[in-house]
Amino acid sequence: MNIEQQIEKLREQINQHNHQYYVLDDPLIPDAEYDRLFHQLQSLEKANPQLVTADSPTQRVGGKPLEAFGKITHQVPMLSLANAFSSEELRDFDRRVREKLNVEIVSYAVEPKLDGLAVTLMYENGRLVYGATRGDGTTGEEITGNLKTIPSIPLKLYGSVHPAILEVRGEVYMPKKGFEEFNRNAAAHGEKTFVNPRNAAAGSLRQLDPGVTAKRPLDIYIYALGQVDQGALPDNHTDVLHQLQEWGLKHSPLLDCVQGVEALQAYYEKIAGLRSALPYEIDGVVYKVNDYTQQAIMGFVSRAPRWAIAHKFPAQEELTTLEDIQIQVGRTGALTPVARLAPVFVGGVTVTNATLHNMDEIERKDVRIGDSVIVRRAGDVIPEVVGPVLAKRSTDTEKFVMPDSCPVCGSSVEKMPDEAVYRCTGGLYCAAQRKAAIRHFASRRAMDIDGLGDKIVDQLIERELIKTPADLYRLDLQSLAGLERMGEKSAANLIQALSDSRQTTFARFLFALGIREVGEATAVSLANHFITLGALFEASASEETLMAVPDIGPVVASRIKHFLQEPHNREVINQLISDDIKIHWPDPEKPALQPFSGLIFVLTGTLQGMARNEAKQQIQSLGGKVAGSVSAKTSYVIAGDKSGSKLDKAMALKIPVLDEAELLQILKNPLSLSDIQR
Ligand code: D41
Repeated sequence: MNIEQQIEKLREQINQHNHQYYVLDDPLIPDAEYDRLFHQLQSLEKANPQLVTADSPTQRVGGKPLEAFGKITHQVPMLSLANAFSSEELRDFDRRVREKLNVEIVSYAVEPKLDGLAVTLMYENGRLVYGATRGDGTTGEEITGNLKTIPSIPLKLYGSVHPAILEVRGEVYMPKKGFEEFNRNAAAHGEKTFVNPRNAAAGSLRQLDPGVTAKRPLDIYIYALGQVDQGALPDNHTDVLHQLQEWGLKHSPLLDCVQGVEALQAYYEKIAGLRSALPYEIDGVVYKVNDYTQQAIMGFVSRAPRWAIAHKFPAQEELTTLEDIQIQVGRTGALTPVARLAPVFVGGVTVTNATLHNMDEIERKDVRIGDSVIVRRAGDVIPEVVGPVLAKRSTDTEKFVMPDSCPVCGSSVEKMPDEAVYRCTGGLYCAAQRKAAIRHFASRRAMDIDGLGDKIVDQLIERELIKTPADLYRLDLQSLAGLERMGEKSAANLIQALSDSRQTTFARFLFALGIREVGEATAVSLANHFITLGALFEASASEETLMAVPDIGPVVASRIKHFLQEPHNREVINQLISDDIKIHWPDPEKPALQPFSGLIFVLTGTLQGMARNEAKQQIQSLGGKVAGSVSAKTSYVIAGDKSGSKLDKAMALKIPVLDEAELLQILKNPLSLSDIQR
């Protein structure tokens, strides 16, 4: 084989692997092997520059930066697409087609409508000679050098027989993942980010230096023919697209051919359901009369074919005015800026609020009150402000500043240097934090109190009917029925729901407390590890004992410690499990070690270090019983300060008496009980 033949063979191999990889998604060789072939070709071409051709795979990024783009006049105009925004408009379209064609049912080629940039590719004798943007449909910009950098665009078609002139049209797009990666990178380097993948694709193709375009993750789907000369093609659209794919020009994998308007509607719904899972952005589906003879009968109106229509999804991005930025105070005191917007219909709903996440985000996006902003609502995701339209900004806007005191309670606001969030330091003094804490406590996955909605919680806090979760259980019918949006029936239902909620699980109870960093999973770990509240209370004295629990690290341990060692929190918890409220959960499976089984304890007087209930729980968890009065059966009396008649009776019956220090000791080390007997 001479050099020329070697080069030609390498080019064919590389083209084939490109096709397998980028068009068929089915690589035949590992990347490293591909790289070796490519490198081999590069070396041969370097040594023999006279043999380099424009369609060699090495020439994808060959072009030099341009001064400006040239103009291309489209021999066959690039038409636009009419839109249908509803099923009614879709039915109208199908009815017009059937009437004009005088048929009962029509075959349609169907595919998603990509949100990218329309381009045309001209092949002469199987070689890419130029590529251009759609422009105004008649003339576009010549961007051959940039298009050649897109790996899925063949520089040379596969197969040996193609029309001498073959022009195809398609949509260049940037996959979502590539878009996000590009933006992350750009942001990290302080460079310009793009607001959406569509702009990113357009911006990348508008680069004068193909070397820049080559670094952008772009791809293409072919969806139409342009000029075709000297060569036969099938007589319908889907067959043509399949033929083009064999030549290396790939179409959407979701391309289909369906019959009748019901099938169009079903396809629309199927693709709408797939939308968020697709690796690229789409904004609807496109239907085209499949038969070319029928297309010709339909003809055109102004600049759009009568035989095709785009059935659009509700827009996911709209423009509106940012009327105000308000601060919301969350359960942990975090201040979240919320955008108040002029109402706008986006993603299928009317949006008036959108999150701005945090101060870093506001600064990065530079959004200001009064700006025209792009609002985005994709799928079920909460609406967000994408960014301002700077061209529309008036001169008198000012940068937003975080208030230095809490807008709800006036406490000072602090920011940890390593955190993006600002926090209100008011804790449960702050009504906003109290409301959020109560809402969390009552939520479905916590105490599951049915009927305690946000509006009710707001009123209860504002009217100071409650301050803590424990107060909820002390509400009566009368005070509840006095609230707005609350009838007597719903008040009674709420009282019942509160009562029902008292039967819960240890893990739910822990989760409901709203300890920072303690989510459902951590609550379950804590419950499984400590079994009883008493054991958890005791362990919370030090981070080390807490860190013995799987998945609990120093940060979470410190949060738990602080929360449980806080006297106010302890008090609320003790109220919740007290005899008045009686929040309870099924007894845990008895621990293997039950050193107190068969023993009966009586508690008397006040304990200093723990509540009576806690002591009771801990004794029970070790298998002991706690009785209310002293009798001959009593094994031990635990006497705190100011114990009265029970202590006297114990003395009389010669029942051993332990003080608080001894109680702590036996709880810690139950086997030491025998040592303490007097
Ligand atoms: O996916 C698309 N964005 C898409 C655009 C598509 N799948 N099909 C299209 N078909 C046409 C006709 C019917 C005119 C050949 C189109 C477009 N046009 C189009 N894209 C931009 C302007 C027109």
